[in-house]
Amino acid sequence: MNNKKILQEVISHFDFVGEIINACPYGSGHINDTYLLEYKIKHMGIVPIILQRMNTNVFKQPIQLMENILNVTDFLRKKIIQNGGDPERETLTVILNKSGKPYYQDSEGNYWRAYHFITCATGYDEVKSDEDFYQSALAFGRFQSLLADYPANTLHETIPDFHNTPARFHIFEEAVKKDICQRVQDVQKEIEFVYSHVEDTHILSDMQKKGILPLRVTHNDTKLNNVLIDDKTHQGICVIDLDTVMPGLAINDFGDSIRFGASTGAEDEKDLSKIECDMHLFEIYTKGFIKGCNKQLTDAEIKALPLGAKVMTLECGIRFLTDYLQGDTYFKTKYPTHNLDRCRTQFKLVSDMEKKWDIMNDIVKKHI
Ligand code: ADP
Ligand code: GN1
Ligand code: MG
Repeated sequence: MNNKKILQEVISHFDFVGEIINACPYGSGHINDTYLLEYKIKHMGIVPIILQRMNTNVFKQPIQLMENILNVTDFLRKKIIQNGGDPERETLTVILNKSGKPYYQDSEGNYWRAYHFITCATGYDEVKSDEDFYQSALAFGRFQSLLADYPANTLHETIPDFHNTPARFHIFEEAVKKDICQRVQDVQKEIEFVYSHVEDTHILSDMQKKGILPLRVTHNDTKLNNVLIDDKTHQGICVIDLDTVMPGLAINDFGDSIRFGASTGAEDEKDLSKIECDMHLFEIYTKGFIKGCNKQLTDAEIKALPLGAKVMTLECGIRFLTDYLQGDTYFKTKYPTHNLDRCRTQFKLVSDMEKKWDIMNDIVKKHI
């Protein structure tokens, strides 16, 4: 069935009101297929809706995943109301299908979900102002502090070993060995880079095992475009993309934001001379994240923030390289070497962080 027909089928199974006047692809996420729907409703004007085909290649248990999202957003909604906030804008609202389920499975077996669209807010693909970046840090930190007393044992693990860097390294080694696309010969430099950083891959899991870093309920995908910034107030109002909310390390949430937002270039920039980790942005994000976490971070966690940045960047580069070697089956790509370009920016950032290691540590030490 073609995409338009499937979309019509899906739309007819959700409890939307009004007349549909537009449906188009939306956003720049690497995982799900996102659509913006626009409904005309008498007396209300145009009402936008987010509709997503969940990526079941990545999320093998979409029903469990939606259970997590309903529970987490219900929990957040209560806290937001207690704190005098606006739950309609400060967390995602799931729209149920006509049989009362938080998803619809179409006739081809794909799983879909719908959310209220949060209007007058933007998920940025790059840092446009220091203040916006600071606000994104506050929002991701606050997200973690709001979930500090969430019953972690009730969360399904939506992607097993998601930020288990040693496991990611193992999958990479297998991909090199199998070389199913015969790409290994073209990426010797990148492969060597990974092998020269093997020690870094298990540094955080060792610290976690020793009890130096505690497991918390974390977001695990804290890219700048996963927080919506209010167009008028410029506050980071809503953390979105809740598919990977699972127990994890606070410093990984910090690190993932740094590798994306504190980079001086796009994640897929081809000209590596444009890629650096900006220390001014690193400092801004550090301040905002620590403040947002509301005194919950231990001194050991704060001290380890630079490590979180370096390891998350290394891990992400390894994931892009692995996907390139495996034939680009995980991340969405627009051209054949897209994952390789992404991998190269991550490795350039890791090298740059190594050069700036003392500066990064001095910045975080101010907050202990
Ligand atoms: P992916 O997992 O593919 O990254 P996301 O859930 O992050 O998918 O959604 C992709 C993009 O769609 C986001 O970056 C954001 O711009 C937009 N988006 C998602 N949900 C909403 C929402 N409820 N309101 C407004 N925009 C949204
Ligand atoms: C994916 O879904 P999105 O585009 O926000 C990925 C992250 C990566 C990121 C790299 C579930 O994030 O882990 O860091 O791409 N999400 C998943 O840009 O794998
Ligand atoms: Mg996203």
